Amino acid sequence: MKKVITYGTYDLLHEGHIHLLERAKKLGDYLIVGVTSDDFDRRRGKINVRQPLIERIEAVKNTGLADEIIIEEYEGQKIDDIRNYNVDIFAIGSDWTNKFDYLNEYCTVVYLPRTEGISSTQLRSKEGGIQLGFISEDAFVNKVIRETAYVNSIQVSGFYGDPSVLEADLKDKIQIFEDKQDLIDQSNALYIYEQPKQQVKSVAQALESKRHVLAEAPLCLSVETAHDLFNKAEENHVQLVLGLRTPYCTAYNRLLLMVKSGVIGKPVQIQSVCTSMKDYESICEGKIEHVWSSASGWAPTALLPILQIFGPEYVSSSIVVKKLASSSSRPFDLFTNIHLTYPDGVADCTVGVGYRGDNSLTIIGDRGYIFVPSPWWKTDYFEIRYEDSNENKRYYYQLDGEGIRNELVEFKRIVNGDITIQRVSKDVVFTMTSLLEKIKEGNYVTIQ
Ligand code: C2G
Repeated sequence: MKKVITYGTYDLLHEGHIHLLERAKKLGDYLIVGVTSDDFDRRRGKINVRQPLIERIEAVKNTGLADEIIIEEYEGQKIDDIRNYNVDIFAIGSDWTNKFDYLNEYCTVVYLPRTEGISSTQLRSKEGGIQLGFISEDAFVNKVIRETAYVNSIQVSGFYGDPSVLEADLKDKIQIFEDKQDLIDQSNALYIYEQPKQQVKSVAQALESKRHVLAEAPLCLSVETAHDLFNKAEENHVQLVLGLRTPYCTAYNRLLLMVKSGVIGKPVQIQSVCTSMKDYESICEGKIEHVWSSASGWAPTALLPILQIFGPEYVSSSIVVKKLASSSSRPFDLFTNIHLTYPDGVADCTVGVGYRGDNSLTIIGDRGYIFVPSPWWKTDYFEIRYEDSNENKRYYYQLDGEGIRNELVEFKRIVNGDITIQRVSKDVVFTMTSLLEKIKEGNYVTIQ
């Protein structure tokens, strides 16, 4: 019996896939089809896959062409499979020509002409399209705009704000709007990243125009305003999503799941450090109108693991701030430490734009601890360490684009109603905001 094997994601199964399977089947007597797992697809950069594995397997099964269906989960599995299943022929579409020549050592490799004019990417782009407008005065917006290229069915509808922050090539190809409402009208969703006061106005204006909003953290600096904005989203039947990268990093989410499943026992302390001195020169010169202070720039990220692991119900908080001495127009914290005491644990969130720390995240438990090295918030690697170092475990999950494309994929899914529970809960957002509000209102101890 001549065995043939082929592999694929088979997302939104179409005639190109079926035509491939039919020809692969004709090459032998028995066809094995390897369908890629969700995790493997994400790790190899395919983050737009629409259907979960179970649906993709079902679709391949329903073609009646596969004699056996297996799951492809890791790089190099093809060699294992060819050996374990005594495969004679490996067949795949011509878009992979030469990429699998190394398998000739184990079986005959056949590249079959790809069916032109159809692809899962095309099918994905046809549905759930997002016209995403950008409202910003921060250069970070360039990264987010570039990352839209990796997300199916997100088009950039235009930009409003400070055009000087746009990089030249983007400025040439993106429509720059003079009027914010015009941009909002031309979009069905907005990415907004401005200084908090201005951001609140823009977010409210977009929500009232019944547009979905991805608002960069901090959403705002008052809990009451945060409640108002989420209520406005609800009243207008649109989604308001907090913009952060970390929650969308696979490694960060696996870390949270492991902590919750007890791999380090009961967590008792979380130390989260986020510092950066990239703007320190401007800060020293007093040019801070477009610079984020420690708390507003970093606290939402630094607080995230604390609030997602310990929750929002802390017993007490103490905040220590070192402020910029110059007579700047607004209070500007160079360094802030937020210490939270919980019924069964403590947490330290340390942020600074005038100081440099190790930018790690440590979660201490009664069986072991988790260590995430710098920059922990672009999570792609973490270690679980125990008293007996032989038990230590290391985890790595590829992170492309700093997590921005993952964030955009998730935002698209929330907007399209594919996801109803946001990774960052409202409670976390409200608690984050309440701590920033304490700082805004001066509820802290100042150090010199
Ligand atoms: N295909 C095709 N014609 C198309 C689209 C896809 O012949 N218009 C073929 C591909 O070449 C592949 C199979 O159909 O052989 C499945 O395609 P995808 O689901 O896109 O899977 P892919 O990402 O190509 O996975 O490690 C190899 C991968 O698992 C192949």
